[in-house]
Amino acid sequence: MSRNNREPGYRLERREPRGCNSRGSIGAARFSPLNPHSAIRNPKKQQGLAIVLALLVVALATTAASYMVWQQQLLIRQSENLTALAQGQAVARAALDWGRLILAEDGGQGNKVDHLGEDWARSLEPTPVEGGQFVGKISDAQGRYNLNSLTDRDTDGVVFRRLLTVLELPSDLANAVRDWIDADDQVSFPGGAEDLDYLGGNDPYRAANRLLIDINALYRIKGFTPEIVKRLRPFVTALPRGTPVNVNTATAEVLTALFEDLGLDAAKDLVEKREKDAFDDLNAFKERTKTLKLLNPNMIDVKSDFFLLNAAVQFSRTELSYLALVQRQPAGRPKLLWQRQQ
Ligand SMILES: [Ca+2]
Ligand SMILES: [Ca+2]
Repeated sequence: MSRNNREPGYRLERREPRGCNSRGSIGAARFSPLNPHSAIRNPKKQQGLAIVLALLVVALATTAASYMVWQQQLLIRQSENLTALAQGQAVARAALDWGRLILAEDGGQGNKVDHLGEDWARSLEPTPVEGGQFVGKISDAQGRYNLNSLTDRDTDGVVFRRLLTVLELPSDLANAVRDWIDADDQVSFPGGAEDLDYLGGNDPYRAANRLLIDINALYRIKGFTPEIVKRLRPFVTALPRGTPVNVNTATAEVLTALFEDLGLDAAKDLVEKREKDAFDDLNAFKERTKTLKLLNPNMIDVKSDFFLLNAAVQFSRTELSYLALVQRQPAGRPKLLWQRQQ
C-alpha cells in the first residue's frame, strides 16, 4: 500500500500516546492538573491535588467564619453602644430634672435672694448609677451680662461698654450688638452696623433686628472675631428678655462693669467678702459699695430667674454632656427654655 493510500486511522493505531514512553508510562513533564487523564493515571499526583484543594476549602471556610464572627461582634458592639446612648440620655434627662426640682425648692420658700451659699449652687458630686455615673451643676445665668439687656435696662450700653473695656476689647462693639438686636435700621455711632453693612459682603445677610437666642450669633456681628467671642463668652449670656445682673453671683469682671470707678482687684475683694456674707437685699449691696459710682441702678438685683443646668453622663463607653437654660416660675418647676448636647 502506498503512503498516500493509507486509511486515516492507520497512524493513530500505531502512534504511542503523547507524553508516554515506549512502555506507556506518563512523562512527568506532561503532568497538568487540568488534564484529568494525567492525574487519574498517577495516584500520587491525584493525592497531592486533593490535599491542595482541601487546604483551599479549609482556608476559605476559615476566612468566611472569621468574617461572620467579626460582623457579629460589630453588630453586638453597635447594639451595646445604642443601648448605652439611650440609657445615658435617660440619665441626663433625669439629672436635668433633678436640677429643676432643686431650683423649684429654693423658689418655693418665698425666695427673695439667690446666692452661691444656697443648695442649688452646690455641684452634684459624681453619682453612680448602674453601668455608669453622672455629675450635675447649676449656675446662675444672671451672674453674667445679658446681651439682650441692650434693648431693655442697659439701653445706652454703658454697662456693656465698660465690660468690654475691662476685658480689653473695643468698646465700640457694644453699638454693633445693639444694632443687631434693635428693631430699627438706624446705625449707632461709633461702631454700629445695620443691613447695609452686612449686605455688601461675599456672603450677604441682614441684621437680625431681634433678641439674640444664642451667643454664637456674635460671630455674624460686625467686628467680632473668634478670639473676641472666646474672650467674651464666659461673661455674657442671651436671655429671652433684658435682665439685671445678680450681684451675689456675678464674677469680678461683671461687677467691675457695673461701676464707673471699681477696679478689678477691688471687685475681687468684693467677691471674696461676698462669699462669706452674701447681699441679702439691694440696700446691703448699695451700702457696701456706697463710695462707688453705680452706672445703672436698673442693672442690679440680688436674685435670679434664669439658670443654666449642666449634666455630664458617663455610661459604658458613652459620654454625654447636656446644657439647658431654665426660667424659674412663680410656682412649680422652672420652665425649660432650651437644652442641647454639647
Ligand atoms: Ca434663693
Ligand atoms: Ca437694628
